[in-house]
Amino acid sequence: ATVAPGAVHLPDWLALEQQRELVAACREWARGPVPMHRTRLPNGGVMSVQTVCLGWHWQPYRYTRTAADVNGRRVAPLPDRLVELGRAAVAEAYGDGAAGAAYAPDTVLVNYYDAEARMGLHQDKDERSDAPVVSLSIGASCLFRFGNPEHRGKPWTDLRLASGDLFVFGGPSRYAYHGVTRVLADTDRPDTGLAGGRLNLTLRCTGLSD
Ligand code: MD5
Ligand code: FE
Repeated sequence: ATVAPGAVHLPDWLALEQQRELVAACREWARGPVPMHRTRLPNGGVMSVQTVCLGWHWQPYRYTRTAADVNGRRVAPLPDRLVELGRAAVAEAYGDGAAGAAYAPDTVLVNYYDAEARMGLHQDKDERSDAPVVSLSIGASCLFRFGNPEHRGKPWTDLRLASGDLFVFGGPSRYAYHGVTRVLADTDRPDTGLAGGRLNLTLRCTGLSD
């Protein structure tokens, strides 16, 4: 369903077997070379979500190839199968095969939410590209707040994101404020291979080159 111009939510898009494969892959990626970590914020705080990046390493306000804030190692490359999954996602969300074929993500942020983790309302603007962001959810459900590109206030829409859901944020929605209000109790999905909590993968184009 189109939630706003450029923002398309396709519930239950990933088959269970694909979700299981992604959970197993995330478990490997979380081991390193740059392990899953809680990102430190410039104000001294620490994010409640745990993150591992492939392709480019994200820190607030910048992407780098090496993780100076974790262990100094270079992040693993973005697997081709994730690029292909992103292309399929964009093609299907927009009903536009050419837009899908042209999509060239160069990074994925994998976020793990335990039962207490949240993400405050923010815009994703560290990328130097206005290509869409592809979001894939696996595991427990969450309450997702989808706002507007103008400011942190209303209007916003609260949506439930469940295991297997695809969300594509492009066009005018690319810079909308958004956040994860909470992970919903009693929605764990051990059948995905994730005993508890929620995984979110976001494919992005950084617009950077080295
Ligand atoms: C999540 N992650 O569920 C979300 C999904 C993040 C983050 O917010 O920054 O890691 S990505 C949702 C998103 C991305 C880009 C634009 C918009 C939403 N949007 O316009 O609403 O862990
Ligand atoms: Fe975000």
